[in-house]
Amino acid sequence: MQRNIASIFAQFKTDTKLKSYRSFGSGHINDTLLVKTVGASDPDFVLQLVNHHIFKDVPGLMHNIAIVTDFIRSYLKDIPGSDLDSEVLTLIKTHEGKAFTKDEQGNYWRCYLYIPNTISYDKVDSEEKAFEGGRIFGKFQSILSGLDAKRLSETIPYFHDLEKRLEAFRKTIAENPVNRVLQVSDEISFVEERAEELLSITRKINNGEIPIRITHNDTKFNNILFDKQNHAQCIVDLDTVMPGSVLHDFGDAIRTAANSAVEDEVDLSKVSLDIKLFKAYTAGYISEARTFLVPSEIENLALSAKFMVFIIGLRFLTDFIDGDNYFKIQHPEHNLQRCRAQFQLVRSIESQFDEMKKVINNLDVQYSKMIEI
Ligand code: ADP
Ligand code: GN1
Ligand code: MG
Repeated sequence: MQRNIASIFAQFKTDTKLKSYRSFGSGHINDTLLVKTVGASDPDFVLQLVNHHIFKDVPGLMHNIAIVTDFIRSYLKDIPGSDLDSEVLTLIKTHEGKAFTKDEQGNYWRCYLYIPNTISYDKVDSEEKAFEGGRIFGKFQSILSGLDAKRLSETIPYFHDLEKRLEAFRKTIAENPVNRVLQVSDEISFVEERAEELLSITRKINNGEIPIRITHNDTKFNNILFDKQNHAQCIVDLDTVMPGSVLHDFGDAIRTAANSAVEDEVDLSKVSLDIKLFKAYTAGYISEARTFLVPSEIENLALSAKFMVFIIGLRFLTDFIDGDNYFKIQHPEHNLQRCRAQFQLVRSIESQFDEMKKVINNLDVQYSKMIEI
């Protein structure tokens, strides 16, 4: 394995050699390795095996990432004080000038420059970090609003489309491939009780009431790199950057930024929406996004949090019923455990929904005041 990874790494034009590597991060889809290099002053690298069972068009996906990172880099170039190598991912090309390489087993690999002195968080423990997270995702969308969405392909079609996710869910229940349906009857009822209300978001996006922009689509908090002063520095995990709705990014970020527990918490009494973290994330987000958000987006921000926690819980549940073919798991009930923690967070959002709406309205009021000035 060591030699294999070394030879894959050697396909990329890095001017150095692999000294050692270790697995890195806690993603559920790709395999991520941190590669340490031989020279004391040589940079380190992130080598990733892209899951081509899930990302069916890896060349298209890599083309998207190249367009997006080039665009952000050229934007930052004109901003005084920007540090290009640490504020945007740097793709390392192969010796043939390609953005990825394919190994003998048909696996796709890519390589990024490792951004040193950074850290990412699975769980958020302060309002300052939550604010920073909101600010950087708002800035990311704001920068990309200058890029023509037609230049990007859809890496996973219908990714956050609840109609399609419900279809897949009901089909999997009907097939019941590993006989798990009976075990999850409470969770199935939970889904059906809320499906209709939440479908309103997908319908408004599909009928054009809510605009399509370039969005990240996987705004888990650990996809933000923080520097040592806990300043949000760079957004990573760009596989799903494609045309979408800001509601998906906002809701998905709240799922982890304002969750008092981890995504797969077993003790459901620990899982709740922390309203202070919600407020901080939202304030950070609005501080950047107020320049482009339209009323139909602002009006649905609170509901988007419930929507995204629900849809990810639904995907964990579907995968559990299907026999765990999509998300990586650490034990047989892991997807069910994740689903239950997500559904508990949905319940907590429901119990604080009015408060969440108030937080958004108050920020929005400040926005209107600024416009009047
Ligand atoms: P996954 O698909 O496995 O979630 P990510 O691209 O999010 O993969 O990478 C996993 C983790 O590795 C991230 O959460 C982040 O902490 C870290 N990471 C990724 N890319 C870099 C980079 N270029 N420099 C520093 N850390 C990185
Ligand atoms: C997956 O790769 P990772 O772990 O960042 C998934 C997201 C889910 C997330 C749940 C391509 O993201 O959609 O929200 O797990 N990515 C894909 O933790 O399906
Ligand atoms: Mg990630």
